[in-house]
Amino acid sequence: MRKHPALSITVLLLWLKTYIVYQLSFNLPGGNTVQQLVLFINPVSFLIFYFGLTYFISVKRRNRAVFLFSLIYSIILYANVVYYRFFTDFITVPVLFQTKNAGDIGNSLYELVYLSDTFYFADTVLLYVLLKKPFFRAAPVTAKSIRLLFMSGLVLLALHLALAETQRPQLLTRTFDRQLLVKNLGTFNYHLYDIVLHSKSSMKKAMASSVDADEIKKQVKKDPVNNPKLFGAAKGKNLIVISLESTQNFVIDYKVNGKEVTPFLNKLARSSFYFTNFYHQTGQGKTSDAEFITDNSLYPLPRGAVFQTHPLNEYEATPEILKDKGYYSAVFHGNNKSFWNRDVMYQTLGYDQYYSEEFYDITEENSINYGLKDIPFVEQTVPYLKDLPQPFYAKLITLTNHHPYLLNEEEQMIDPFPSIDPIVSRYFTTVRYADESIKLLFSKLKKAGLYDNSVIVIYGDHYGISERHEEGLAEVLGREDLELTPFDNVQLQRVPLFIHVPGMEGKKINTVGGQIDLKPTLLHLLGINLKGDYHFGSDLFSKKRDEIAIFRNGTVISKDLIYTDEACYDKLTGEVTDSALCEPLATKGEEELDRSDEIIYGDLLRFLDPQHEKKAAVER
Ligand code: GP9
Ligand code: MN
Repeated sequence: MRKHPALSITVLLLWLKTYIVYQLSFNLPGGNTVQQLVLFINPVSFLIFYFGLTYFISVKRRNRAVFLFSLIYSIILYANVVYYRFFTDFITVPVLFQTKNAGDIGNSLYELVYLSDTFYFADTVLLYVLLKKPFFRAAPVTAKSIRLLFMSGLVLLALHLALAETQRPQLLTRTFDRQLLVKNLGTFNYHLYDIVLHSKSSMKKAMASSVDADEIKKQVKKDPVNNPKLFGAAKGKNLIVISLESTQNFVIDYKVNGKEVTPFLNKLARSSFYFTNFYHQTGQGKTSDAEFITDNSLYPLPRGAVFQTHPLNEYEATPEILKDKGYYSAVFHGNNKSFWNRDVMYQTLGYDQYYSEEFYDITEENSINYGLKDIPFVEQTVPYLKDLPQPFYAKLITLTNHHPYLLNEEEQMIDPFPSIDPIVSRYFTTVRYADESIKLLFSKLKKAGLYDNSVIVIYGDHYGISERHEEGLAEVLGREDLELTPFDNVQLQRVPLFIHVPGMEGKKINTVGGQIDLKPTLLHLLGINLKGDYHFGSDLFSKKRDEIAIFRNGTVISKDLIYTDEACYDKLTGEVTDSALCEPLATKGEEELDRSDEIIYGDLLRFLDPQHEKKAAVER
């Protein structure tokens, strides 16, 4: 290393920077001493291999290559920092292919990138200057020293993997917990590993057969636990589902400066079925994941958005099932049609029509952030709804309450929440606006004569305020120490769910459930039997159901316990309890996620499609 100062200084600088980023930008708690050591040394092995490659470049060009390599490394690291700020997650290969959405995220990006971020490249500038100095001039290398370098990289990698293994056995099989992967492998080894996973999952479809489909069928098959009293309670009715952008359950009945944030939804909570322990289960696909889960009762994928990665699979989605019963189905959303690849995926799921941006009159005044504001969206949607053939299934996706929560002052109906965090402050004003749009929707549905013959469902799609806004969230929850526990963070993933069934009284329901349960619940209400279907959820109205919600990162919630971050919490006290109590939950979570993934990666539902089977028989 002494003979090659340019390489040494580069590796040192980047090592230091990566470690600082771990501490400041990623919330990667070190844990015990061994875990802290793993975190500290995990960037080195990759850096050695990576910069070792520059030894194969001629002496004349080597320093230029070293600089370029370092720049690429820094850009990737910084991209992860920005991504993490919004998603509290790391970039995966499929996310890189989501370029279709890039045009729309301008506003969010503006909020996520700071001028002070130039410090992330301070070392790059320093390196640029240093590499020009004679002291750092590149010198010829022998084959022996190259061997030595790679050997030392290997030894280091083995060492930190061994250490990681003592802390987190089966690390590589629990691949859905990226936080753990980065902590134990390091950001860049994690990226390499993710590339391997991506290629493996791409191959899964080719390898899958009907034997796998039968096997999964056996495993997933369970006796439906329904509430027989409600079977067909809404038979033949229209189904209107509203995906409420970024709405978390804590806004319900919450007040800012004495004013309700969701006055309409608060009333609705009393006149419809309101589920208080309903969790979102989305992954990197955000809104589209919520749509995927609710229409299919399958889990989203551990990496990327299913809408983007598997849009041509065979599914048994709600619109398709309803079509068999004579329903027409449509989606309404004031954004461009290809966002989240919706135009393609909606056809696959069996929607008859997608009313996207082009069906709306969108102007500078009536749009903000990602697209059409919710109130004009409702005004322009109801006339279309009125003309749909009945019975119909219509999905409306709201948009205004989206990060970074922008709204003109004259449209703000309540004060911003008094918080040090501007995102948290503004969030309440856009939630209030969305609430007003839902109020308008209900009154317009009544006028259009649709209210009495439609089941109306409203669900929050995913969190709006990520864990990163810990202080702001703690202020909202009234925590004086301004700190949140992993337990709090799980409970914050509750989103509101309302189901309004014409002619039925409202009721608060506390069963633990998630978006995965919507499909069986709604189809049951409409009087449709799901026996032969692959689905992971169960009827939320059933009293005998297994009360459970499984998150994409392996967190599991039951009636009494929460398993998260490898710890077990007692829901009554919020305190850590005996981890053995959570073991069955953890196992169940892993099994369900794995099965769901197998179905999607292997495109296994194609083997169940009667059309497909007929076709296959003819071919035979
Ligand atoms: C975009 C909207 C927002 O059309 O659904 O998507 P999100 O960023 O919340 O996934
Ligand atoms: Mn969303």
